[in-house]
Amino acid sequence: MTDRVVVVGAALFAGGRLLAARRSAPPELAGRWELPGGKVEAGETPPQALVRELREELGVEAEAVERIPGEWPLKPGYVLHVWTARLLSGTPRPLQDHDDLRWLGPHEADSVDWLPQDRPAVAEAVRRLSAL
Ligand code: 9L3
Ligand code: MG
Repeated sequence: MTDRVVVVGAALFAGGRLLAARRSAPPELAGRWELPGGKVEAGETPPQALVRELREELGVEAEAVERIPGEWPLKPGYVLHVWTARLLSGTPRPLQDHDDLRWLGPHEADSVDWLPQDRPAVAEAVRRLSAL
C-alpha cells in the first residue's frame, strides 16, 4: 500500500440546491470554488471525516449519504473522493479556509469557477440534484 491521502469533499444538498465554497487559502487555490471538505485523518472513515470537516469549516451538522463513484487526483499523493451529504442542522458559515459560500440550483452550477478536480463530481451531484 502507498501512503496515499484521501481528501473527502461534500456535495451538500439542502432545499434542492448544492453548496459551493470559495477557498481563501492556500494562495494558489484562493478564489476557486470547491466542495467543502478535507483530508481523512488516521482512524477515521471518509464519512466521519466529512462530518468533522463540515463542522470545522462551516459550523454545521451533516451526514454523509453516498459516495459519488470515482476518484480524482489532486497534488501528488492525494486523491479526491466525493460523497453526497445532507444538512441536519445549522446554517453554513465560512469559518476557515473559505471566504464565500453559495447555494446553487441545478441551473446555476456553472456560475462559479470550480477547482478543475471537483468538476466531474459536481456534474454528477447536479444530475442527482435535478432528479430529487
Ligand atoms: N481539494 C480539492 N477539492 C476539494 C477539497 C475539499 C480539497 N473539494 C484539495 C485542496 C488541497 C487538498 O485537497 O490541495 C487538501 O484540502 P484541504 O484539507 O486544504 O481542504
Ligand atoms: Mg478543507
